[in-house]
Amino acid sequence: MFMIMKHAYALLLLLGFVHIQAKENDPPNIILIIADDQCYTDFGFMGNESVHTPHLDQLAQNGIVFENGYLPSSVCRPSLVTLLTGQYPHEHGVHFNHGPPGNSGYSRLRSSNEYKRVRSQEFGLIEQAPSLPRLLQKTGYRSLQTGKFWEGHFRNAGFTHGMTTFEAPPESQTFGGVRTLANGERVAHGNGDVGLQIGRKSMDPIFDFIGEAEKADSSWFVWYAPYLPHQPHDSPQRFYDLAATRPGVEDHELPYFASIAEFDATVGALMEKLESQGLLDTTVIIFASDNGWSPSTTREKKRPEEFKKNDRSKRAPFDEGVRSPFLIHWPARLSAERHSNLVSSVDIVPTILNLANVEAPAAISGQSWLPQILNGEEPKTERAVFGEIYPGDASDLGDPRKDLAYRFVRKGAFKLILPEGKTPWQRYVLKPVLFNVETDPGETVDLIDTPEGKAIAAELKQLILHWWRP
Ligand SMILES: [Ca+2]
Repeated sequence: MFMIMKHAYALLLLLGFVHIQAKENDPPNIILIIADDQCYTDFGFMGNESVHTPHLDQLAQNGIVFENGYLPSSVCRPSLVTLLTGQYPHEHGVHFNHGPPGNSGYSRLRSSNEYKRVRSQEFGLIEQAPSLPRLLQKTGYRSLQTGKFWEGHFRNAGFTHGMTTFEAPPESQTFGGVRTLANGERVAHGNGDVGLQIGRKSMDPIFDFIGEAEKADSSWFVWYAPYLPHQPHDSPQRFYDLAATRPGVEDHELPYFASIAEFDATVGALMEKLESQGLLDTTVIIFASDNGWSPSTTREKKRPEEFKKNDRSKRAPFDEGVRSPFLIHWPARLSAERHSNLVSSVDIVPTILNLANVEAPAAISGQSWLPQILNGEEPKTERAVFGEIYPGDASDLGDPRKDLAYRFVRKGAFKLILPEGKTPWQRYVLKPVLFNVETDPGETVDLIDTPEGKAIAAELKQLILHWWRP
């Protein structure tokens, strides 16, 4: 089906009905905005009136909205590498947040030199992967990395410019990005380091990069993955005030909703800049969350003004962890539409490559959305989307099978979650479970033992095994 659509699209291009070029012979500029730890429900345009997201809502209003987007992971690093490669975690190999010897093992390493040597072994994975910045560079794109990025120096993924260099951030950076070793040495935490200042402190690195690229008449790509609305939920008071004006906000939601308001304001600043520079017609903006996050009513011990995550969100195989709406904003070429078909974040890299007129390597699993959004037709075949859940620490590099905890698939209304082993990690579910997530979005009623459920689960299990049999 996809090949047919791709050919139809190529024909349209040939016949001159579709013009991807933004200006003469130039592919468009692209900004990938990635929210860090934001649940799919927590956007005005997704129907939540308690959050303050006017700028994201405006992108949705004037752009393409995929309401039923899925992420292959419910935690940062594997999900972000999928957004860099168009591959599932078991394909790109970065299935963990922390390689061996694990998060606390890193901190026990004896010196910064040893830490760098051990951590650098992980970076070979992105160096070998089909990374988006490297592929875009083939057609002359400049690319900028800002914010969340776990793969060491920005050049490891092929970015031409960037903020993250795998060095300890300055001591004035109070919100993270640093790790202190047993000998007292400060090193890069590894999740973005000084790059985490983007959005929280300033947007200037992005604005400066765009200014220089425009001056050089180069197409450009920006990775904007601010450490927002991620904890610490320490937004300036004005964002608490803004968030508190919304109807129905509960106490335990306020710190997180303030961080969402802060994140949304940075999107507003970005849009204002593009508009004032006359760049909106030549720039495609794409939005996704890296994983979900929802607040519980339990306060954090160290920061009692904040609340712990709800255990059904981040790290879990449930929709609160693995869903995100996706947006594509390019009013000059794409008319506003909402789509309800299932799509995956593995599709974002091939979609960007399609926009840039770069051929996607065969190793990329996702499917470009351009045939659908340019032709304005819903896909005729019903698609399944997949995901894989692991503990944060890897026991081995390059072998995700050893650590696999859950796989899931959704097709149509139904979602099957398959745990691994007798006592699956975190015990989210202890046996295969089947939910109708359209009628039961909270995934509370297991249908697997009903007569209808048995047959659906058998079909979905076959889809999982066909997708990946470890
Ligand atoms: Ca995250």
